[in-house]
Amino acid sequence: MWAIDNGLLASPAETTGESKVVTDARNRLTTARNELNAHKTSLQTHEDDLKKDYGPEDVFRSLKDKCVTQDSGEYTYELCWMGRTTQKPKKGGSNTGMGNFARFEMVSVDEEVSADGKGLGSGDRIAMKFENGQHCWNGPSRSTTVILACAEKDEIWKITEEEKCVYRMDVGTPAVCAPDDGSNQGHAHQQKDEL
Ligand code: MAN
Repeated sequence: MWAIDNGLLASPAETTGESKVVTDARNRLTTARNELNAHKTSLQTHEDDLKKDYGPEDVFRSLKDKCVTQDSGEYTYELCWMGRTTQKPKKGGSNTGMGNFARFEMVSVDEEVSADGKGLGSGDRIAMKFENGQHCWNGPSRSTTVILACAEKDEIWKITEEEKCVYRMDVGTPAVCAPDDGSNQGHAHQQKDEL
């Protein structure tokens, strides 16, 4: 029958008693709702990301999801910017979480700078606090303070365990170099002075 074939009337065989145009319209609605929900989720992700603290002038946004590693003693240490710090045994075995990124802080340091420009130097430096790492037997959850100084490339210079399960990484990165002085990049004392 023409009216059934063209979807104007429900086919008597159809248990729903619904015509094809109605079913099609319902399917289109479902598809549109699903797409709307996907866009809402994506919008939320982007809104959350904008609210996230990427440090002074958002300088760490470009480093998000990047990691840098360094061997020290029995371990390889990994710093994933805005992510986590990890201790990986060189001889194998499971990795130990040394903390998840929590916030930025300013710390005052007084350290050497080697001839090749590696070292924190003296003054106020930006630090990233990583907290709530793997629990330490008879101690706190592991945590790491990552102290930053200007350098030509991302590099972990030094790793210390200041107290049991409380770690510190001295790290060089171009992200904290003062703007407009490319000629001086690589010198650890060139910090973002407006901080
Ligand atoms: C592991 C490492 C060390 C830490 C001890 C604490 O060996 O994570 O850095 O001091 O556990 O038990």
